[in-house]
Amino acid sequence: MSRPASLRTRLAALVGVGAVLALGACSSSGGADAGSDGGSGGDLIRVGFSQLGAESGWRTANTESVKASLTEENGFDLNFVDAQQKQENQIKALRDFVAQDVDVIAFSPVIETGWDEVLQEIKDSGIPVVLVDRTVDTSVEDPFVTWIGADFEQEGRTAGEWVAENAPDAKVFELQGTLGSGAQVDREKGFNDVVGDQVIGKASGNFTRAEGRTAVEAALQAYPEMNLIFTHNDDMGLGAIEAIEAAGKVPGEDIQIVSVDGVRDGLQALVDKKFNFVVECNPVFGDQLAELIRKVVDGEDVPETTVVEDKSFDQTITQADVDARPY
Ligand code: GZL
Repeated sequence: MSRPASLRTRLAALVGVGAVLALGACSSSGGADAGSDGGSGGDLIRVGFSQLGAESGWRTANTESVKASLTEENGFDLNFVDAQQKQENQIKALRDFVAQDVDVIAFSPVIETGWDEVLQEIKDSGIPVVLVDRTVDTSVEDPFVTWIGADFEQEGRTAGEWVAENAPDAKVFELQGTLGSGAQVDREKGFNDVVGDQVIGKASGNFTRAEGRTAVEAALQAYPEMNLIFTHNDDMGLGAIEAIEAAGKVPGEDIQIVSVDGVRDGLQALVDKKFNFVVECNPVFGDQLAELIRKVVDGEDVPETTVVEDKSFDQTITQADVDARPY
């Protein structure tokens, strides 16, 4: 399925009208408008949250942030379901949320496609959807009210710009996240727009450390000339380190590693000179998500998209910097 040039373009096209429709649907469906009991015996906002899994340090930090914000004391009744990276589990959870008639559905889709039927069912139910982190490609009109997450394409571009500046002759192996996920598709696009001519091979490690190691073990055989790995997340990069060292090579030197996420283990690898550059993808946005959900339920305007700010790190980072990181 073709994708618009930018995430923001696609989202702006979807949510502009969606915000109005969903707000109307929310009040017409008797959702938890300000003052209603939200159906849970108090003024709690009943949220069904389908988290895609627990595949990485990023996802763990994101889950912790969501759960720390959508608490009863903050006015939420959270039904949180982990899908173990299986789309069928997410679809079942979404249907359960509709059956429970929650006030808001929030989810981070494991891959971009395959949601049309369930998104139409949710739309027909009148329950507003807040999309979290990952993105969807769907034929359903106005499938969600708003989206909060990172600019994956920019993350890929930032990684590519570092390679162009610091390793312009490198032969790059791209270690990709879950194939078909918004993070994988957009990071690949951003990176290859900048240094695609340096990429000699690609394979997916499904955003996990173990699968990242396996993919790099194969890549070391298939591409003996590779001397830089762009990994779509830190966990796969840590698996790459294991594979590189098992092959008797030095990560960060014989084979440089450029990564995305900036979780503590990834930044520790940077301090240890086994990673060379890390683009942050901040998972700690539970407070912003809570505010968005509250506004949706209260019938207030919400922004079309909320892009979580990222930064990047090189080997000038210190141990004190890493120790001070919140995740
Ligand atoms: C990015 C997120 C990605 C992380 C991975 O927002 O969707 O999924 O980069 C995680 O660590 O698995």
